[in-house]
Amino acid sequence: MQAMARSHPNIALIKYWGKRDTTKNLPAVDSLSLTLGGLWTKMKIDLSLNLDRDELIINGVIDEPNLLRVSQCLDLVIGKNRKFAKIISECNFPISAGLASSSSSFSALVVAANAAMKKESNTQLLAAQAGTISGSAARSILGGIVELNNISNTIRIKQLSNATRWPLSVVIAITDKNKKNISSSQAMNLSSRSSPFYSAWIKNQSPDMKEARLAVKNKDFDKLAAVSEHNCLKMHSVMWTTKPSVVYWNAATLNCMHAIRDLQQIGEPVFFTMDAGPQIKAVCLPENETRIIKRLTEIDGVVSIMKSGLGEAPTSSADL
Ligand code: 2P0
Repeated sequence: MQAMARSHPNIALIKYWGKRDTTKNLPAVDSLSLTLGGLWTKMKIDLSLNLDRDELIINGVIDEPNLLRVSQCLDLVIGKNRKFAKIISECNFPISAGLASSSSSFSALVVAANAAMKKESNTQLLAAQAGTISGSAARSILGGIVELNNISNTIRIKQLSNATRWPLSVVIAITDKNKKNISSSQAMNLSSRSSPFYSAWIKNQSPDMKEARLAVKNKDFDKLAAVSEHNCLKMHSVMWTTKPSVVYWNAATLNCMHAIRDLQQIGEPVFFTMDAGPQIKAVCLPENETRIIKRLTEIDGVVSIMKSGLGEAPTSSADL
């Protein structure tokens, strides 16, 4: 009746933006991501307490805003006729700030809930459960470099490269630790209804996936850099042209982008990607990490830096 799981967030290089089914939370496009080993969420679940409602504590503070989604996730994994749970979550990075905390949180939660109930589960079932609550969480069920594909009524995840085959580094420049103004879920639904670029975004995803997949297969950093930056800016173009517009960047985000472009000019293997938030993620090779950190630290508006290599799939332990 008790279990703990630890899971890593992931960042997409080929992004998910938009849903083809909002009820089942099925993404409109395939995506490809890096699981970040240096960042984690630990999730403890206790179903043995005879509570009269679910209780959620995040980083030591009782949380109400996220409780509904957490309860829905437990209903999905365990069933609606379940005992109420106490859920204690701990995260070593800012949450709801464009650092994919929902991917590590909901992947950890489904793994912990299955472990607590001693349910038979497999990778695809865990991904389907996590993805129903948070599209990006499905990708955190695997480590390394992960692809998410849309199959008619569900999703499938696949590991393209394990955490050690091509050890990439990610330097994260945090430019604002506050929570974002609009959730990605709300924003992508607005985009699908109002951005004139949305249909082009959907239509052009498959060539980007193909290019990125090939780049991973060949460990071709330059090709992965080019297609990832292109896909990221395409997603942000859809966001910017949404009505009302969704602009997650701030001045430091843009300054970091320019700094990364300058580093590329002098031959540094590095590229940027940004998600539903103002933080910049610079993907590089481990041997270049120190130089990238030094450069991004100098940018006005960068409040802190985190770094990560690629990480593994979630782990869990039952009967604490
Ligand atoms: C991604 N994002 O591929 C994209 C890029 C943000 C920008 O997946 O609505 O919070 O809960 O399924 O899981 C946002 O992820 O979205 C997201 P929902 P979620 O990583």
